[in-house]
Amino acid sequence: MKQENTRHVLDRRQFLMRTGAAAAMLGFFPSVLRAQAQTAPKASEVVIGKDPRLLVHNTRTGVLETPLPLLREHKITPKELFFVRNNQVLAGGKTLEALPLAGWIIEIVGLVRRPARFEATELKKLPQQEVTMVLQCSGNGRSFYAKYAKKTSGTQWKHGGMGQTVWKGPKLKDVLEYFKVEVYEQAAKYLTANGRDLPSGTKPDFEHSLPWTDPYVRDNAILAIEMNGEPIPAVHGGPVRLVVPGYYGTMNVKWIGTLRFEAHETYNYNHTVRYRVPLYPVEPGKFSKSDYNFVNSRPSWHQKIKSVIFSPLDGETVKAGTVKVSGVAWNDGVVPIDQVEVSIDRGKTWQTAKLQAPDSPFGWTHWETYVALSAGEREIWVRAIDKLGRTQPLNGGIDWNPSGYEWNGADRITVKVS
Ligand SMILES: Nc1nc2c(c(=O)[nH]1)N[C@H]1C(S)=C(S)[C@@H](COP(=O)(O)O)O[C@H]1N2
Ligand SMILES: [Mo]
Repeated sequence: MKQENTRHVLDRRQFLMRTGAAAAMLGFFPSVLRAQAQTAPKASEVVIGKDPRLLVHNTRTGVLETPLPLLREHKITPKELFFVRNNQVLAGGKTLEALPLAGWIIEIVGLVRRPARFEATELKKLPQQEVTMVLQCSGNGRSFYAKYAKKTSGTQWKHGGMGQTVWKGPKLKDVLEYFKVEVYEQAAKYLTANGRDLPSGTKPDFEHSLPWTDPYVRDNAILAIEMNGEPIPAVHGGPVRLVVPGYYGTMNVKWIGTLRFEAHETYNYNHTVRYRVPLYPVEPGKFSKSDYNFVNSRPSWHQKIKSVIFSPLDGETVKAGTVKVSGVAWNDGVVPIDQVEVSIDRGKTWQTAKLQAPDSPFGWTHWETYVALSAGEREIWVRAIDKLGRTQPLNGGIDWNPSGYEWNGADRITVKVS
């Protein structure tokens, strides 16, 4: 009840700030709230334990971005710096504290011979699988659509809606075997995951379906109980999170409550309207997310190949001469990153960067190279190519889509060379 009150007060405060009436209305608030309203809350106030230097995109549910200068400092993104994307919130979940496995109930239902219902503590009894992987929001890089095509709605992420993390827990297929669930394989084509977080107001509950026919789901999905060697922080989906290496962040459903095996994908708004992209190019602004159907679009599942320049930073001033350029590249983990190429003449010629093998097929491939830069304003472009020949468009704007998902354009930065 206490929680409810706080939430409503905060919602109201946000609403007032947005309508610009905040100053006029402040007199009606108790002094403690007045003090809060005067300064935008820091990330550490939005989610307890987070680094105050994270960018705050949304205070109500908690949406935080890791600025590149902080992201590039660590091979494994520490929990204090790891981005947060909550569509809705688990009660008491906006903290880095862990929640107990005891008393947390998980159900596996649907097209199965024996539905299972168990306490999360059972997961500790099974063999544990560990995986290092890039967890990235499908909206990561969305702000670049504005630069190269047309602005889209949604959180205007730069590159920091991602991080590299280590997850650990039993494989879902081992859990199914342990509880003798027996999925009806002929009929069950999708696995739908639902968390215990609840929507506010009239919004539909958040859930997603994954293709059960994909070996990257069947064989690799884990019911994670640890992140970076510790129980999963509440805000990152603890005590139990569905982790599917190679898939976009949104499919890694937090706070797992129910797993359903089904013949079709869920019709949930978050899956059929949100978190989808068109199957063919659409003209910016001429197609809306309500135009999606199962034939002209697909869910945001496997991550697209991508590379990001960590150094130098966009807009940075560097000394003329030999400049080290470095960053990361990754894909869905189906095949390794084969090459990373850098151009300083806007794509006319490319030089090959040196690669460092990733910790896992789903992790970051670090790359670096040296370029010769003369004084002036200079552009540096990067693109990755994998063993299947998949690469990044030089102008990521061609993949414009109404919600601005799956940005994977060549990363293009401008530096001042002095
Ligand atoms: N239950 C639940 N799972 C969720 C979400 C959510 O709102 N609720 N957000 C999804 C989205 S869109 C992303 S990008 C990732 C973000 O994970 P993080 O907050 O741990 O960084 O969680 C996904 N899983
Ligand atoms: Mo996301």
